[in-house]
Amino acid sequence: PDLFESPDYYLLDELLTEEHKLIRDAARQWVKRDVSPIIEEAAQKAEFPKSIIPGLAEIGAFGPYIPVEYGGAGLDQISYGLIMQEIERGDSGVRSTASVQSSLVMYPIWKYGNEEQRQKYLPKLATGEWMGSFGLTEPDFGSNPGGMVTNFKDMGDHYLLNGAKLWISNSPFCDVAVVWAKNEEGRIHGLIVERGMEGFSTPETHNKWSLRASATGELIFQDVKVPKENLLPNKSGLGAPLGCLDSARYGIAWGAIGAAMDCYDTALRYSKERVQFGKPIGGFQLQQKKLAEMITEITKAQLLVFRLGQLKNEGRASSAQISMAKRNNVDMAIKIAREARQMLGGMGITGEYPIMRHMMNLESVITYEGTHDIHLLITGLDVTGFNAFK
Ligand code: TGC
Ligand code: FAD
Repeated sequence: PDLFESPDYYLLDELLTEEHKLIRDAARQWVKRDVSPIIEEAAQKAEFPKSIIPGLAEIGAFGPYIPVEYGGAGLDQISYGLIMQEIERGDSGVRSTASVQSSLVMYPIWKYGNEEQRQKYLPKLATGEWMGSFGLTEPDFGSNPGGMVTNFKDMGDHYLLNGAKLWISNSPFCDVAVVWAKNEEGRIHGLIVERGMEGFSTPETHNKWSLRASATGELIFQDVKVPKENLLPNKSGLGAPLGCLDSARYGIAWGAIGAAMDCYDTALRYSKERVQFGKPIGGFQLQQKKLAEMITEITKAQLLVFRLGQLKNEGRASSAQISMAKRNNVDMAIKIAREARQMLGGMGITGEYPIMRHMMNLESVITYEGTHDIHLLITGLDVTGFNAFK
């Protein structure tokens, strides 16, 4: 009874291993105990609750699939997905922090970094002693990151970095930032920038109505001297940051299901308790239509990510397949949040229930990591062969 309800209409638990279930349940219990009681207040105050960082590390949310030798949890992709699902059941902003740390900071250092960089950064990122951010988006280049103007020059014994990144999760408190910038030939490379480097600042972006429990900000570089050993040597070009996005988008496809489940659970329970016209509102056809469609969509989304997880475990998931799941599942979740909010009537707009917070959070989730439109165009390109981006 201490756990959240977890709709499992098609008995998907039977496809999970004992390890998957243990990891999922540990994450679920932690969210219930340490996130749910404090998250509404954090969101109302627009503060990232730093007190949960050690707990995130303990449940394996920082680098779930990064090998144990670097401090990661060494788990498979389905475990990674289940952890993201449970965290986002609590709040999309908390899941964002985990996504960024794992897939956008640890992943590029692991995949594109050298052994010294892996040893220096990964263990501290895995425990949360250091927190990271990922700078790709710029004021004038969001959906089109290939146009970025942030750049670095080779000064002989160091690089000189100039430019600015906008909408960066975790930026206000990050210790390290993986930053994407162009060299003098216009080739994109990843650089590890550390807090304290002269000319590097991270102002916070205020007045968000969405992801209020996640800190978002800028990364500003004014003649920042970056040591040469901080360049990620093993991959360059736009495909390098996009490869990180594949991993984060996969986690989001799972995470969105958590937010949807929480909205569905809340609305279902409310529909059995709230009496109008002499009977529980769950007895009216219009409300049943909403609930029946919600559980149908959640079930379809679960099947989608389970199969995608199998493909990812085998190294066979394509970027376009990941885009389809991110787009479908976030859209599914935001629609469920909107319907669930209505089912609670006036109560649905209060912080007494988590639905409106999820709904507002999902407005960011449907925009970041590739907008809803961009993922549709990725599918369109994949099936037709025609590029409709440009
Ligand atoms: P395009 O010419 O298609 O591709 C350039 C190079 O990249 C390769 N590539 C990929 N590689 C790995 N994974 C992918 N998903 C890839 N997609 C493309 C491609 O093969 C090519 O390689 P090469 O060797 O030929 O050079 O590039 P384009 O300029 O036409 O852009 C394509 C487009 C629009 C799909 C892409 O730029 C895009 O996905 N735009 C959306 C931007 C985005 O998602 N930004 C996210 C920023 S990070 C964030 O939001 C974090 S939120 C916090 C949280 O996660 O919680
Ligand atoms: P734009 O690219 O300007 O898009 C505006 C509209 O135009 C959208 O509806 C879009 O779908 C549409 N559009 C664009 N191009 C096309 C096209 N070719 N065809 C049809 N329609 C098109 N970025 C990071 O690098 N790191 C982070 O940690 C990070 N965290 C974020 C956290 C939050 C809370 C938010 C809101 C954003 C974050 N982002 C981050 C940025 C995010 O990835 C971008 O907002 C996103 O990629 C969209 O870019 P944009 O906001 O510039 O919108």
